[in-house]
Amino acid sequence: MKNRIYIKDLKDNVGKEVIIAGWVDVRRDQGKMVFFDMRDMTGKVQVVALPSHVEVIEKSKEIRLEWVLKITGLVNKRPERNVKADVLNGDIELEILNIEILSEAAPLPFDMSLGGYNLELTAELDNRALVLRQPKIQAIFKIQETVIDAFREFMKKNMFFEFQAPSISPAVAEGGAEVFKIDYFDKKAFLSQSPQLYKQIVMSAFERVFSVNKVFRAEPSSTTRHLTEVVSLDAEMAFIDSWTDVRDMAEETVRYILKQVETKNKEHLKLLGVTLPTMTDKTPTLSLREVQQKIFEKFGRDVRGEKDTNGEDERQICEIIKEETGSDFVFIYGYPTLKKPFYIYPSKEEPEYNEGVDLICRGVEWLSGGRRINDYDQLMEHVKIWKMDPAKIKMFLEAFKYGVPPEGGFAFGAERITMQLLGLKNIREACMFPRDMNRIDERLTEEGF
Ligand code: AMO
Repeated sequence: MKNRIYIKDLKDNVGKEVIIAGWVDVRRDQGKMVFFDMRDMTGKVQVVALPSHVEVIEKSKEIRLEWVLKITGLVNKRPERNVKADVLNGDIELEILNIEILSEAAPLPFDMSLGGYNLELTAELDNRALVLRQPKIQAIFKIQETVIDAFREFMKKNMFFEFQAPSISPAVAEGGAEVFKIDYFDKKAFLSQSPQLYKQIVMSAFERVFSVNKVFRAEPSSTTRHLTEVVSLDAEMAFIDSWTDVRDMAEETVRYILKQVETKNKEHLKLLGVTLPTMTDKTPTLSLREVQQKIFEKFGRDVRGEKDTNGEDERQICEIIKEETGSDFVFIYGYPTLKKPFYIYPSKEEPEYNEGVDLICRGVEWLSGGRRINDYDQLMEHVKIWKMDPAKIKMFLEAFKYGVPPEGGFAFGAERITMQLLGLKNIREACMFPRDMNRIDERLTEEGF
């Protein structure tokens, strides 16, 4: 729009006539005057219709919340007694000289002044278009934007090459049950659960690679931490000496993301009342067996010998590590080889345990990764043991025939990280248009989550 200025820049235009455009956020009638708070993508400002401008005041009478206006006005300093310190434009207001109505809004389905975020989550998701206008909701997604940007930045700073992985896949990489089958002409195919096999293929040519991709998981339950469509941040790197190189890269990636969110999203964090988790100089690393032993010693709960951690284990180990070291993060490695995907490297010393690693924070898994098998024969052996069809992953297996260095990588979900950074109770709050068993925008069932 020609000559429009953004609301955040009004303070530099005191005494001038300007044009702003935006939505009516709040309306207040005071005697013969009408006040509006106007909102654009940069902030809010109070505007006032004075009785001396007859045409303006007449028009103002009909205007309601969320109407879209173009306002020509004079930027005035507020009288001292009306100044609101610490608020954007708390010391100025715009005296309306002309109003143009660009779009009217139907009566609102709920009280926007309370904030869409006070709705039940189901209602929030049902009213997404309006709820997304709330600054607190916008703050969540601005932070998520930083998380994804920071991942990209850190990868590029470390010479990782970004590639685009396909979403239609002939094979299942992670686990058979959690996959969506699709009709692919006269054949069956799958929606990709992970770019895992592709990132390994691309790594075998480019050494260091990453992708920001949608992945799909047919999660058959309605938990507060699972979605069926996820933004997966994936990395893979060649020429590692040990799985600990992968762990260290994952740790530094998360540290960089935390730092970027802390500096770029100060206002958003304040608005949401969030304290970011603490990452110490060196994040503690424990084997699965050490974790189980610690839980037994501290809480008397005997999970020793279990093949994986469950939610309770993850909460308890985080509590223990926080108390012992001050760290909100803990790496867990050494899972039973047969319980994890076929591509993960078994330990040389104890082949029944693998060199896979998970990062847990505040009681929830954030990230998984580890060292991979890079030897063709060993990979073929695993394909047999895992009862996989080698024909389905031929392209992947072929890559390992022609010289692949020791390598590893990791992945995490952007929504899971956002949820955990901000202490949100439900991952659906960290996804603009969440997909789950009960919802693909339209509600599929009346069940909650
Ligand atoms: P994994 O299956 O553990 O590992 O997934 C990696 C990370 O992705 C996120 N995530 C999810 N987030 C929300 N809803 C889901 N249903 C969901 N599933 C996964 C989590 C999780 O830590 N190929 C390996 C990674 C690797 O080894 O590089 C993999 O996919 O943040």
